[in-house]
Amino acid sequence: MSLDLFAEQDLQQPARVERISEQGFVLRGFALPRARALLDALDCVLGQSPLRRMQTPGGFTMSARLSSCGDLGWTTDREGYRYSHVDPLSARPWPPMPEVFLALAHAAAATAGFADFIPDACLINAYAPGAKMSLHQDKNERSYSAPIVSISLGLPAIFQFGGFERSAPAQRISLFHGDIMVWGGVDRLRFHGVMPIKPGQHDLLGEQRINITLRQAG
Ligand code: MD6
Ligand code: FE
Repeated sequence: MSLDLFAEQDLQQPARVERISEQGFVLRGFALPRARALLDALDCVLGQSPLRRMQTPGGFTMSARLSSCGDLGWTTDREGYRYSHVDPLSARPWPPMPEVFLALAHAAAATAGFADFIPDACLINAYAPGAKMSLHQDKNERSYSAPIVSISLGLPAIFQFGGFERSAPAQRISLFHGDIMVWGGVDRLRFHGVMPIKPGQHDLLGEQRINITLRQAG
């Protein structure tokens, strides 16, 4: 897989970088120059591995619908959370990671101080108004040495960025279409979540928020 570094040149914009913790950042509008390409690639991925509702081991149905692409995809069912090479819905490998996802994630991570980020897993979350994500830690990845890069598209969200215990107070961060969050290092295992999405209409995505998170999982 070759990263198109030339295509990253116009991503070396002076991004509006907000530091939210020692190694946590919001890059405002960083994905906007690639929004069209991202959405086209997303359509292609979701045509092969559609969004679906998933069950948690505790027996709840998640309110966001999920899919994945890349070598490894994340799933949850009554048996537990895991990464797998195969989409259980199609019994085929997950769709390949689009080049534009890789290039954008690589550039965003570098901007936040994480060099050489090459994700092998990409989780896609789709939220209709009212859908949310409860506070959780991302810890199914084999190593926590790489950051997580998270792209927000469509309707805005209030993101909860917490501490290292569920009960710790959480910052509330508004995330808008085109914003990218990057966090890793000492902040990699912070609890985080998404408050219920407020009703609204987005010009490109209609009544939904899409979140794309890129990870080094294997
Ligand atoms: C979301 N994001 O924004 C859910 N996890 O819809 C996450 O759970 C997440 O944005 C790890 C790192 C960044 C994230
Ligand atoms: Fe997460």
